[in-house]
Amino acid sequence: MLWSRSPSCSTSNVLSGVGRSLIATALVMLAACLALGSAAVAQAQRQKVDLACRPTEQALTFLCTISAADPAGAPVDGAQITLTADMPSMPMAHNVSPVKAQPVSSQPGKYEGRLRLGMLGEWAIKIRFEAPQQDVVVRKLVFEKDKVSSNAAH
Ligand SMILES: [Cu+2]
Repeated sequence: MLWSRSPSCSTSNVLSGVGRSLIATALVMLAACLALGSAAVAQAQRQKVDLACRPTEQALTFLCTISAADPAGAPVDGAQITLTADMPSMPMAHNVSPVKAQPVSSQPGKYEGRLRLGMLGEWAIKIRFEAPQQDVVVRKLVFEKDKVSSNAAH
C-alpha cells in the first residue's frame, strides 16, 4: 500500500542532504530563541543593587556598603556577597583580595566590606552574589584620598 510506504520515504528525505541542515538550522534558531527568552525573564526579575564606598582612617582602605532589594523593592536578607576590584585602565595589574561583605546590623538589605585597593583611581567593583540567587553586578567608582564618587562619564 502507498500509505504504509510513504512515512519511511519522507523521513529519509528530510534527514538527507538539505533537509538535515534545515533541521539543524531550525534547532539552532530554536535554542537561540529560548536563550533570549530566559535572559529577558532574568532581566525583569533582577534584584536592585546599589554600592557606596567611603574612605577609612587606613590609607587605601575603603568601606563599601551594598544595598540589595528584590524586584519588588523588599530588602534582600541572607545574601552571600563577595567583593572584588579591578582597575579598568590597568587590566590584570592589581590583585585585590576578595572580601566577603557582612550584613549591617539593624539595616535589612545592607552589607558592608572593607576593600584594600592597590592605588587611588577608577576601580570596577564586582559584587558577586552566591545567595539567595546568583548574580554579578559591576559598579565603577573613582577612589580618591578623601572621597569616592561615581564616574557618570563612564
Ligand atoms: Cu592601578
